[in-house]
Amino acid sequence: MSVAVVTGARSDRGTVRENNEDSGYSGRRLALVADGVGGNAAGEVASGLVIRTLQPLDDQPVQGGPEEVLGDAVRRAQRALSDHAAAHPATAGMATTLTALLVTDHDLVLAHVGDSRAYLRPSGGDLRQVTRDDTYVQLLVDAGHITEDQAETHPMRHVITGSLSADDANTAPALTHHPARAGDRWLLCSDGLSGVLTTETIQWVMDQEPASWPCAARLVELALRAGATDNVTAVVVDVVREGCVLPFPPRLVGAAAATWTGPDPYDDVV
Ligand SMILES: [Mn+2]
Repeated sequence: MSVAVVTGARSDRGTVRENNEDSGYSGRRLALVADGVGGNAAGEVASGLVIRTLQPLDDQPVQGGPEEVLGDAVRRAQRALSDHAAAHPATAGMATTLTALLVTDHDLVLAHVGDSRAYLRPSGGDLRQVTRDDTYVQLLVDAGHITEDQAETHPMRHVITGSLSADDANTAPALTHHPARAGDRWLLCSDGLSGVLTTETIQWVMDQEPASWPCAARLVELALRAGATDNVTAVVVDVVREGCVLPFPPRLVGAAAATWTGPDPYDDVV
């Protein structure tokens, strides 16, 4: 049985920061979250450029293996960062996380680097984190030096050990392959969301909200209410049987959407 997806995205600059360096995209079969690296120049340029470089994948047929297609696209995005930084020295050293999900007829592939996350809430099952954080504290957890609970409050929890960077053409994102089952719901999010909401809260919202876009909006709203100081982005992907109506048009959010001046197609939703 072939599957399709219904996606929805929401992004907010959070309660403290003046700009949003996160970017996201919810498409017909592509979902993306990128978090421009703080402390580097032009995080919003990096995340926006990577999302806009990957976004055309949504409109192209997948020829060959989906891992290869997504892997090639990520390499193009990295080159776009290097080329932009070479032409605009103020953005030298810019970098971003990336979590990307591409759906084909029967399965899906994830590309991941950094500390944004993909979670899977299987139909009728428990939420689990599918991606592995590229962070210093994850290395400490893996080595048995600290527990996962300690990692959540560790003073160095924001230090990442991998990103797409204008300076490093050798970054290889982790590519993983997963079955796409109707009824599964995926969440891609930036650390501004996973850092303030418990997995229990995320699961509760993902169980309660019937549609992808309201689900993404609700998760971001709860993160803001929890006092999110970082930028917050959520992209929700519902796997459905092919032929179901797709009610939400593709959408860019965050820094990647900052130049968009037209009407917001979601204004009337919810
Ligand atoms: Mn962040």
